[in-house]
Amino acid sequence: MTQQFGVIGLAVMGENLALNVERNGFPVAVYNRSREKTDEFMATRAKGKNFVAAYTLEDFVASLERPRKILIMVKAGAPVDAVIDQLKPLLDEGDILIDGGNSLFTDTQRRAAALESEKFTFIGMGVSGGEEGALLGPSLMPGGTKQAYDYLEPILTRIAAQVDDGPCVTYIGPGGAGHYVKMVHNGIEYGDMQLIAEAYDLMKNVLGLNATQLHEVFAEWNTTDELNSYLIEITADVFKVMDPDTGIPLVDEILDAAGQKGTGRWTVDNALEIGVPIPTIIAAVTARIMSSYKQERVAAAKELVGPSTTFDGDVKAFVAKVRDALYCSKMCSYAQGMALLSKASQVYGFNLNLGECARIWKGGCIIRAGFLNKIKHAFDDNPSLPNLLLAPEFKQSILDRQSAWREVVATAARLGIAVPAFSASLDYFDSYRRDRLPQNLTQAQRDYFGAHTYERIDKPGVFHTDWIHVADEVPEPMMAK
Ligand code: NBP
Repeated sequence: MTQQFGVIGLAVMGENLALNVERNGFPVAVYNRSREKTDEFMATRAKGKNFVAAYTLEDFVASLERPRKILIMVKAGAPVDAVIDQLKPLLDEGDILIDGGNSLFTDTQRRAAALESEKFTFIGMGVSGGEEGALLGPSLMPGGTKQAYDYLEPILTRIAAQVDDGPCVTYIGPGGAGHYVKMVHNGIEYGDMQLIAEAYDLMKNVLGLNATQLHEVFAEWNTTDELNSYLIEITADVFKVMDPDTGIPLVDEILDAAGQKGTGRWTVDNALEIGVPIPTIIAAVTARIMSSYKQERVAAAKELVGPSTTFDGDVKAFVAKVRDALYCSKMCSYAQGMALLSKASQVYGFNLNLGECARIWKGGCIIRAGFLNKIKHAFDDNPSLPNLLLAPEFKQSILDRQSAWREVVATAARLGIAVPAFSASLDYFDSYRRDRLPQNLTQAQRDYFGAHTYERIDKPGVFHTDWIHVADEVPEPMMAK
């Protein structure tokens, strides 16, 4: 019993997290279902380091000091249950299982309840940052048994990304809270990526910027307080890479059909289930699905001819407006994500600290950005802030930029370039800021055909109108006037 930490699953994430834990001073035991991966790892990256390899789960468990701390880093879904079932007979009371994969939070809720009832402790931990983050410092979102987190904290705070106000890890909340926050992080990531893609589309296909110019624009945006972020940084890099075979920018050779692994859709499913509007994230998920209809789109492009995309304005000024539109849209997207976390916190009893959620996304993860500092402060200043757009610093930023944002969306519509996430964000803003929406008519229709009743703005109570008969009694000519 010499090793302080165990890792099951030596694919990309498990291997790199294991190296991160060992580098930070904790001896690690590793196990992988297929032996070859373990052998390869031990012979290469683990060589000369404080690792012990096990080829059976019995040996793996026996090599760990108690309470055992075991990170399961296998494919999400049934493999996680399979590993837990194999481990359970070998564990002792109080041992800690950590699922660090991208598990659906309801699976984590189920596993946490089952394991806690059997005297084990369980942590469902969202991990963001991909391969590099896992090795050098990811953003970690652990939820589950608080006592288990306390045991893990010395390790997690060492292996996480470090930013000016601490390590990018905090106890998120009970049950599936950690995986829920990771899911929403990924939904926001979808939104960010789609917004950047739309800015690129406008600048390339409307303004005619070439790859060098696109690189310069994104590199410059990355120096601004508003947009400085990992995703803008890597976007600038992408435009520098040429295809060695054709000599043209590699990005131009890439098929325009985006993949997805499910966390964006899970965010959308859950937002609809608990009743939180997240139109920007929905637009981002939908845009990836639409992109996958490549063949149909190629055929439709010949039939459904739109307007000319010729732009005859000031290119430099429009680039600045696209930047403002991107920033405003991004604010709306984060406002939606944070509102979703806030509602989920009530619905599932997660007791989330929204300022802390924003803080641990400042480093290590894919959505890391200077902007998250402002979000952290907005929720620290007012933990019950109903919407990020109402925080003083965000409110003024969006009001100052809204005319540029509207011009960009209007120009895109006029020229026939789809900007679904820019538009969805603007619609979110315009819906949220209006004190009267047209759903009074929706309520009238629902009451008309389904007797669903309605409330009135001038007096309390629940009302129903016999619309058919009342409407029939009103003479048509009078209505026509
Ligand atoms: P994968 O998701 O590709 O899973 C491969 C690992 O799962 C291998 O170690 C494999 O063992 C093991 N495994 C499978 Br498949 N079925 C198993 C079973 N029934 N019993 C035991 N082990 C089983 O690995 P990954 O890309 O490292 O991701 C791990 C988790 O982290 C996933 O949930 C993923 O969504 C999440 N994640 C990934 C990233 C990323 O950037 N890749 C980022 C953040 C989170 P084998 O070698 O024997 O087949």
